[in-house]
Amino acid sequence: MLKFYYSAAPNPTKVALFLEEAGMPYDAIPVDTRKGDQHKPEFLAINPNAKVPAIVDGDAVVFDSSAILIYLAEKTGKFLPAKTDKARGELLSWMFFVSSGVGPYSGQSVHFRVYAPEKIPYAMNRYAFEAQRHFGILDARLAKQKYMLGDTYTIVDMNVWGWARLMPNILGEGGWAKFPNLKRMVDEVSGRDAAKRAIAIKDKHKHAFKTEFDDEAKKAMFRHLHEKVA
Ligand SMILES: N[C@@H](CCC(=O)N[C@@H](CS)C(=O)NCC(=O)O)C(=O)O
Repeated sequence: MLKFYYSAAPNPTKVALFLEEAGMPYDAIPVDTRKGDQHKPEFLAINPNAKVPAIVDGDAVVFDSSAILIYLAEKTGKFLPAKTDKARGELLSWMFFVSSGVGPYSGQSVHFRVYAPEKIPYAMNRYAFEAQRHFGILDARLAKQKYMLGDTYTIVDMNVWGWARLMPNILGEGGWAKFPNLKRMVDEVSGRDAAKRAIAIKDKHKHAFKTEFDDEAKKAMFRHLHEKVA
């Protein structure tokens, strides 16, 4: 059975959505990143980058959420656009746009606004600005069409949903104000039964992830606090 290494964070939740949408059987294996599970040798053998999500499917090991979504979609033939060069070009462009832009800028926006020990206005503005700019590009596209690739719900929408559903955490209360079209798509996906199941995996399996962001969590997730490199 496919093994899904996960936590309740945004990147694993996109993959959970695909698995639930596709009705694929899987074994959900919790990786409690606030306790440091991501640095254990057995997990590093699966993902040397020490982050979730990752999957093991027979002898295939895949990490990074966009890579996993593409792998699973190609394997099952589900949630992909038409088989044309034009559609594949769009699929890859928007998948990489999410993984290299939306995800990292959203993550850093949350980091500097919520978690950074010093509140640095330059960094807070830089990352909020870039996150907002990326969401604006998605919103403009969704003003013209129902889903990111047209009329069909695909892995690009799942990829976007994983981050955009957390808009208030990323850009603060009122963060949705500028993105009505993106909100329409995200609300629609959130209303799907598969999305509700994806968010509820930890409850279904009674996986109790650590909630406190204490010294142990900081040591596991913010290793730069203990190692000065610049
Ligand atoms: N590019 C990776 C990023 C994965 C990532 O940042 N995962 C976060 C959760 S959303 C994580 O594992 N954080 C734990 C840590 O940084 O120690 C992907 O898209 O999967």
